Parts: sequence; structure tokens; C-alpha cells
Amino acid sequence: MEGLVVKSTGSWYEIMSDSGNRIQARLKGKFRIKGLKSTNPVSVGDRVAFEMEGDEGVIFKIAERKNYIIRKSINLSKQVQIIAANVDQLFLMITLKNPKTFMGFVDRFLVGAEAYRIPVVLLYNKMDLLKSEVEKEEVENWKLTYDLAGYHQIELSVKDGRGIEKVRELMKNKVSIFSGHSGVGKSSLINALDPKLDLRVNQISASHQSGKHTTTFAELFELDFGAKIIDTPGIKGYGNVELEKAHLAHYFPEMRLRMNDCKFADCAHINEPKCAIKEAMVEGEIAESRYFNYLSMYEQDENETYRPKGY
Ligand SMILES: Nc1nc2c(ncn2[C@@H]2O[C@H](COP(=O)(O)OP(=O)(O)OP(=O)(O)O)[C@@H](O)[C@H]2O)c(=O)[nH]1
Ligand SMILES: [Mg+2]
Ligand SMILES: [Zn+2]
Repeated sequence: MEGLVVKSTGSWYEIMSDSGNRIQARLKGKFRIKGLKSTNPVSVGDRVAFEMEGDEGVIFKIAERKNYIIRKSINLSKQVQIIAANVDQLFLMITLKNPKTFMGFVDRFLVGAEAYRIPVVLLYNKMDLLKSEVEKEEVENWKLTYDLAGYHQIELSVKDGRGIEKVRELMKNKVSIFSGHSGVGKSSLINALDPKLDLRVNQISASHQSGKHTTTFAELFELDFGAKIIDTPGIKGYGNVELEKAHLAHYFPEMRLRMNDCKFADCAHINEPKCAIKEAMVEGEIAESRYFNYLSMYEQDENETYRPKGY
């Protein structure tokens, strides 16, 4: 039998079987995944094969993952915890007001998502609050910036309903995760998409926050229109990727596209002559803010490893 892992507590798993049953399961004997030292070999989002022993499932096989999100285990330095597997897309919710989201945060988030090879859709929520000319110009600036980078963007207002249908369409038959600062409207959107689900998501998050657990566990929920979301309480961003400094530009799609045109193969796009990235920026094809955030990430760490901070 096969199914999808919808809940994981580290020792127990809940599987939604392909035949539609919820099954409590454990792992068969000692389980190891090649090349990855993780505290939990099976994670939410994994497709697994299992057999029944009484009314309990026993997982004996995990399908190859197309991607996964990890974080470092707090106690065991070399080990990682897999937070979620097989994520189709990340929705990053942004508000330009109440609260204000900054591009530095967004660009660091996007680098993490690129490293995980997970597509991101930018959702600008609370558009109903942006009325002045200055505010509207700011929206246009954001849209241009991330248009040049090639990201899909949607203007949204959970309050007046604009954009919600577009999000719903994108979510169908996919596994999504919602991220963004506290107060941007993630729960409000989920509530608007599927009122039955919202309550459960909030209950889960609340119990995790008040509980004594230092580890938090994700849970996968199915929405009534054929979409799935993974709720990852306590995880606000993707700050656990470690990237080689020399590879940082690969994680900026608009730089990745152009870097083969730099004169030097090892161009860091900083002081080198005939740098295609800097030329593109001067031409207005790469947003200055993106380039400067690249520099700030590049220079942030002396030890040649880039570790996104602050989220
Ligand atoms: N004006 C306006 N307010 C909104 C909109 N969407 C959400 N809000 C309000 O913003 C506040 C925060 O919304 P939440 O949905 O709780 O935000 P959240 O992202 O889930 O926050 P955390 O759970 O803390 O991460 C609430 O008071 C919502 O009513 C919107 O489109 N327009
Ligand atoms: Mg919330
Ligand atoms: Zn260059």
C-alpha cells in the first residue's frame, strides 16, 4: 500500500493512504537514507510504501524526494531535521504596510527557496490599504523589481477579495507552504480559502507555541478544492541553507541567466571588468536593490559560507 505522510512526530507518522484512509504508522526497523544525516528519516510530504500489522502501518519504503526543506538540529550539530518534503511551491506573503516587509528579507528568502529548488509566488496582501500615489508607486517598484527577476506576483486583499481566486487556481493539485512575517495575513487567507481548515491550523500552531517541545512538527492539510498546504509552526523562513559564497549569484535567477556573459568565468560581479551582471544593472535589466542585496549577502560572512540571517 502507498500513501502520503501528513503528520510526523519523530517516532509516529500519520499516513493518508491512496485509498483514502488515515493510518497511524511507524518505521520498519532501522531506517537510513543515503547521504543525509537527519533526525527524522521520514517527513511530512513524503510518499511512502507501507504494510499493515494489525491496525498499525509499517513504513518500509520512501519514494525519492523532488525537494525538501531542512533545518539544523539544535542539539546534534551535524544532524538536520527535514521539515517538509516534495513541496510544489512557496507563497511568500508580503505587505508594504501594517506590517512593512523589506526587500532584504524577501531577497534572502528567495535565495533560500532557489537553493531548495522550490518555486515562489509573491503575494502582496492588504492592497486595500495602499491608496496614496506614493504607496502606489512603491507597489509598482516592487512589481518591476521582481518582474525583472522572473517571479510570479499577485496583488491580494483578503479584505476585499481581490486576487484570492488566482491563488486558489495556483494551489489546485499542488502542495504549498505559506510564509511571511507575522501579521501579513496568512491565517486570514487560509480562512478565506477554506473556513473549515483555518481553525485546525490555528489550533495546531497555538499548541506548538505553548508546548514544551523545542522541536516543532509540520502537518499537511487538504483543502476542500483539491489543494494541500503544509503548516510549519515556528518556521518563519528558510535560514538554514548553507551556500558556497561563489555560488550565491546562481540563486538570483536574473543573474544566473546572464553570468555566462561575464568576461571572467569566476567573476564575483563586484569589481571585475566586463561583468554582464553590472552591465545589466546599469541598463535597468536587473534591479539595483537586488544587486545590492546580493552584495550585502556576499560580504556578510568572512568564512566563505553564506548563511542567510534574520529570518
Ligand atoms: N486591511 C486588511 N487587513 C487584513 C488583510 N488581511 C489580513 N488582515 C488583517 O491583518 C491582521 C493579521 O492577519 P493574520 O491572518 O492573523 O496574519 P498572520 O500572517 O496569520 O500572522 P501570524 O499568525 O502571526 O504569522 C488581522 O487583523 C487581519 O484581519 C487585508 O487584506 N487587508
Ligand atoms: Mg497566523
Ligand atoms: Zn560578473
